[in-house]
Amino acid sequence: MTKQTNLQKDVLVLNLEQQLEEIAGQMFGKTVAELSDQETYYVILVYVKRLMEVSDANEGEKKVYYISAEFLIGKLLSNNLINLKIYRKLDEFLKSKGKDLAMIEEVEPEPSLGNGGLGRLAACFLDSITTMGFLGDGIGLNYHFGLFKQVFKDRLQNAEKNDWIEENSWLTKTDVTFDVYFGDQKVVSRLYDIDVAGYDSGVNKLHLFDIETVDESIVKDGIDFDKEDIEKNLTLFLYPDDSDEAGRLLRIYQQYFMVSNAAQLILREMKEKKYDLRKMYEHAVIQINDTHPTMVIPELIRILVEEKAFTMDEAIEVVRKTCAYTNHTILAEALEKWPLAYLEKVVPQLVPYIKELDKRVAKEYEDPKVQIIDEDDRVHMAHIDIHYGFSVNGVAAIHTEILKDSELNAFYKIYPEKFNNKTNGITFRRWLISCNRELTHFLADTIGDGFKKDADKLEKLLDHQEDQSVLDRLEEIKMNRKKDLAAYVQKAEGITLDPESIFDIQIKRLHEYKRQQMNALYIIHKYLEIKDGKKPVRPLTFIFGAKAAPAYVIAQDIIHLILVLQEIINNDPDVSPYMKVVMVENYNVSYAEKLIPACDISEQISLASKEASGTGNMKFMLNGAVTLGTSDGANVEIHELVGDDNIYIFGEKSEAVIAHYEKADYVSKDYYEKSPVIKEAVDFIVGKQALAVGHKENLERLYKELLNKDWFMTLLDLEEYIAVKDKAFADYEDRQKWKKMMLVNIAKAGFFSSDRTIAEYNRDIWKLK
Ligand code: H2P
Repeated sequence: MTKQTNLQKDVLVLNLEQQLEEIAGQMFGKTVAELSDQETYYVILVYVKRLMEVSDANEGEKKVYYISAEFLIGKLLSNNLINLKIYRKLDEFLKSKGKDLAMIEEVEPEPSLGNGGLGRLAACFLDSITTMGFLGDGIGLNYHFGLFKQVFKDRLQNAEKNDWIEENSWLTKTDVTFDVYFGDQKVVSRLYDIDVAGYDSGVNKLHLFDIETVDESIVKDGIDFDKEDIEKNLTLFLYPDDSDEAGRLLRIYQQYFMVSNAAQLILREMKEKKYDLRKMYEHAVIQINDTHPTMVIPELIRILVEEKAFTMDEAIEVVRKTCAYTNHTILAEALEKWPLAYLEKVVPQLVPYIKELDKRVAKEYEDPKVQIIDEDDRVHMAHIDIHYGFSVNGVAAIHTEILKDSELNAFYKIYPEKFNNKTNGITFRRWLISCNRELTHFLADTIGDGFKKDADKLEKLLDHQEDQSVLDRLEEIKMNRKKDLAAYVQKAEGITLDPESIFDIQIKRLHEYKRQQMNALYIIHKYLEIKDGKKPVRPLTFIFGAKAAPAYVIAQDIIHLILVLQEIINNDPDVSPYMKVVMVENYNVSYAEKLIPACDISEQISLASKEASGTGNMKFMLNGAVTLGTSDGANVEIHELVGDDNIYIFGEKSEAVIAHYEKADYVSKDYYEKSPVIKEAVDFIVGKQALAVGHKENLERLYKELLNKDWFMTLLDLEEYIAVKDKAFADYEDRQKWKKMMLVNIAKAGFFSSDRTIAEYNRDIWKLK
């Protein structure tokens, strides 16, 4: 079978031109040359889907099921063309028909099936699992409107629905449906698949479940809808607002829907292949991505006991050997704890099993910290994963150490053998080959194209540190990306950027621990300096991109502050020649693909201990940006790799930060009162100028938060941040030095390929052949 399908694929590739003409004729009654960009996109989509349909599926005796609430896959066209190795051929054909592939890529709508790093990691992992020839599928939900679309109105974030599913899309409707029960209420699911093509390898699938009765028309006015009508709303949005009870219940409905489908699909595949269920763990490994899919554990146990004649002991044992858990954060708010009463309401059939799991833990261990159901009758989802899975991994070295030493120390003492680290990675197919073609070609010309399959080969670039023409080309390519970005931002945001200025970029989910507010305070400081006559040697451009969860009030206020600064600074004739601020609207994967290659300074300034890993930091480095960051997450490993001379590190270390929390001795007001620089910047937030442009309510709330609480210790590191950032800007003027820094960062980025991460998951956890 394999040989024949390969042949089919080869024929399709060979006949690319004829195929496209045929599809164009059938779909639109036109030749390719006559098609609009939109039509051309659909024609290519149909062709590429056919190609993936006949590609070899990855094979194996054991399969990994990566269950995740998020898969932030981004646009798929360019990546699929690269992985199928037909990009160039198609590009040339389209050129001959007067078309520009880059313009056609723009037409594709971006699915927003994720929020930030967590979801993008899942997408990078699918790419690497497939590329490395492993058998592994993703399982998630087919959210019709995904994460909200961000629109700025009156310098505030507004949320709208992101309508991404078109009649022709990468989704393929399958005939797989399952019955899912919420107590007595039955709903019917439908499986949609997206083919995942590996780079020069076979295909796997992303399985996205949907509900047959979903009704998009119930969404009114932004993102509002009836949260109680489960049959209609279940798969409308990712992370529906959970500030009320109905919203929290809806999240549990979604989670159970996801894992019930996952469990049924896995058991069905086990049956199809006639595998012995009692040895399920020899054929299946389930990676639980964060706590959202945790209910797959009690659900599988329930099915094995109720439908497959397992005893409770047997079922627990088999499931334990099959499930592994990845922790992505130490923030308490993100470690889900569902009230037992909610679970009783949504999935009463699961509750006896959860209670049984809890009872067994309670019998063995007294420590209240490791119980599944706590004194307030809340179910700690992560605790289920840790007790009833065989592996617990953190996502960067320092993060895993913090889990072991503090956050999950009580568990580590019980199960030291379960804990392991898997430092995150990113797929170079998207974050270099696809988003920075010119750099890719240049690297291939300089060091050979071995790095495309073996990222460590990038180190060969170190041999060229003294090669002036290489250094100059790196600078030139960076300048080209900055020009591209400037042109795009001009169109999208109506703001003019100067490519000669330094591009300083912070793009990530908005959260106080990531400290966008600290960057904003720096900007205020710089603004006041310039007003005072202290002009920077070279103009500075500060770029942000971030969405804030709709119910997260202070995060909205931080966005407001940044937009207020953008307004004040860009319109101040004394200052705007020297600095610009832009917060791009609706930051998403496609925007990241434009921003990252254009970046000079990568802002990774989270409060030490709080950013589990970060993956944007890796993408920036790979594209020749220099990191300005704290000793947090994967910044620590970047620092180790590039050395002190090729990174800017500042701020309190994680031990000191953790000690502040333990002693509760951080008082932000003390920092404010001690430092005139800090005071001046913070006061600006509620000063006349800001209030003339912004809203009193938002600005005052943020001001008070910073002074009276500042839970993520913005003011703790602000002075050092200002000093180190100024140093980085000054160093930028030593162009020779800077170019070498760029080179070293690119050369050392190989470690952060998700191929390496996946190889480690496989070696230590999955053990696929
Ligand atoms: C989270 C962590 C990041 C981590 C990522 C993937 C939840 O992503 O905070 O530190 O790199 O998972 O493991 P994010 O904040 O971007 O939503």
